[in-house]
Amino acid sequence: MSWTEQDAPWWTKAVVYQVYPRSFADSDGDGIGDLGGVLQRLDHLADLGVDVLWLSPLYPSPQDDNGYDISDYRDVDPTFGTLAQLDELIGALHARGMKLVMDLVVNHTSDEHPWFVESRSSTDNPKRDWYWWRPARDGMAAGAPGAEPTNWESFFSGPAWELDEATGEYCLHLFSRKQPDLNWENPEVRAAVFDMMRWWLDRGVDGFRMDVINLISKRVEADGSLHDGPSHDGSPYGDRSPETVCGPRIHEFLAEMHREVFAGRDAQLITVGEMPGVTVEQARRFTDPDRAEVDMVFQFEHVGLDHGPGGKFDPKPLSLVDLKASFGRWQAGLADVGWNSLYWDNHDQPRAVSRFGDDSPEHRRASATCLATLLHLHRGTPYVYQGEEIGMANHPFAALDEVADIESVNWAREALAAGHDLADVMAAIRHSGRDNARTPVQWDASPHAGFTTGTPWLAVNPDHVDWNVAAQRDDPDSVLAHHRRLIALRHDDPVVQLGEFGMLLPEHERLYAFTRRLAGRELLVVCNVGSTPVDVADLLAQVTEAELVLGNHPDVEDRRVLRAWEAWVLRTA
Ligand code: TEU
Repeated sequence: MSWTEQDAPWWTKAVVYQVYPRSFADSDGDGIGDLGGVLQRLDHLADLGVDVLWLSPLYPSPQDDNGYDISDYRDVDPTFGTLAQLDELIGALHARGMKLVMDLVVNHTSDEHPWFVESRSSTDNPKRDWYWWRPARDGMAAGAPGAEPTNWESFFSGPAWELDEATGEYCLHLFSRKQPDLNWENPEVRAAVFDMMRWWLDRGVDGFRMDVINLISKRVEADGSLHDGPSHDGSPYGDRSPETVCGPRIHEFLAEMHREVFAGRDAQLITVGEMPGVTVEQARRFTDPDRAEVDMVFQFEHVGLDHGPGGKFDPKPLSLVDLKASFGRWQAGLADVGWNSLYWDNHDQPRAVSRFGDDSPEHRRASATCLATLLHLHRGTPYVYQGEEIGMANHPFAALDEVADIESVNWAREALAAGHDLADVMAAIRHSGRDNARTPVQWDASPHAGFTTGTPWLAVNPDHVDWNVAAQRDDPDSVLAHHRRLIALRHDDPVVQLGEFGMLLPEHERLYAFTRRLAGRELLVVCNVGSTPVDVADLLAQVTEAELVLGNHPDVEDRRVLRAWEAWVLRTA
């Protein structure tokens, strides 16, 4: 969006920090992170300088998908603490000038949510239609192989439909069978969700990160029928995406949500819609301020570039040229309308330093800071995921019983049943599994990394003896100190906030270079995305005198060569 410094929303200057409560800090020794732990560690966030804390779900939940299966939207799970502590957190953040964003998971509830318990109880229950109940496929008996109402596969392997024996109907779950999809076609569902959202805003929260919000509108016929997706070679399943991603009423639902929940409040709020499969063109509509739907979206294109034909557990190397083409299109597509969010890591992604950088001891610090520089200097709101600010890396998972994530566990079960080698399955999980992001935050070098005094729910990465917050806090060359500088630069420099983005050298296989321009001022960002030096004499011939605003090495040896993973931000005008 072409805002000026005067009329740009506050979040164009902001950096968001994501906390995954289960793995952040444990205050009571049960091995699971909690709100007490978050409250104790607020100094870390203040020291980093972030503006917003996004909390992954800590509502009451059977924890089938670590809290993304919610059984009560208006409370805190005792594992994580109390509502009073959440109020305390809101107060403590506001006192420090920070904001709190809650995770809004309303594509589905837990199957233990009272709404679903009622809905399941009989075909004529008033809440039956709050979820997607359908009879077996025409002419087939419920429970027979292939009798599911559609051929959609769940995100977590297996069919997206679960048969309820008692009523003889199937219920839709795009995620786990314990996460039935809410039926947003039903106005009572929408009213109940909006009421809950208002309740949180009235409590003082400053916005929502909306889980898979572009899946809430399914393509459904007037008679209630849903469609099979085109099937893949050799798979019993069809592609559910055309039927479920950005469905026909998605803009209507989000505009209604905006009207019912956000409009007319004078608080400075922020909304970000998580949208797997969203295109640039769709994102322009979702984030167009004139349409009043959401402020920004999480898109998935760049984190899919290293997925092979078999999906996320069949990885291939990232091509830098592809990455530039993708980011470049998003930057251009949302330049005059809408706004980008910027992220490498979150609780669903393997660690960026291992995935896109080089986590060997020699290059880990430089590659982590190079990737951070590249990301934070784009136009958009950067998101830092807990541990990313100290360069946390993937975990050396050796055996399947060390893995907790439902996605990895279900996928491994299917892959092994299909005859894959355990060694290959473990290699794929080590590379791509979500638990890589979920190992406890490494606060210090003590046995459980200062995360807990008990036994951590997921193993602490053995590299915590060298890679931890305490070791980096006072080290000006640390990954942590570099993040502090990047965040401060965004706060201070309107060119970083609003400057027009221009990609350079799109075909270069090692250099990621771009300009940012605003009102006659210009920054040039040059990053060497690789572990050997690259000559930049030609690129920088015109700007030999430019001021180095930020680099990721303590010194600059030679303005004609970028060392391994070296990144420079230069002021060229
Ligand atoms: O994730 C949605 C999503 O599309 C993916 O990231 C997915 O979880 C998986 O990694 C695909 O390979 C959101 C949450 O971030 C995730 O933690 C939840 O499991 C999911 O929704 C269901 O609520």
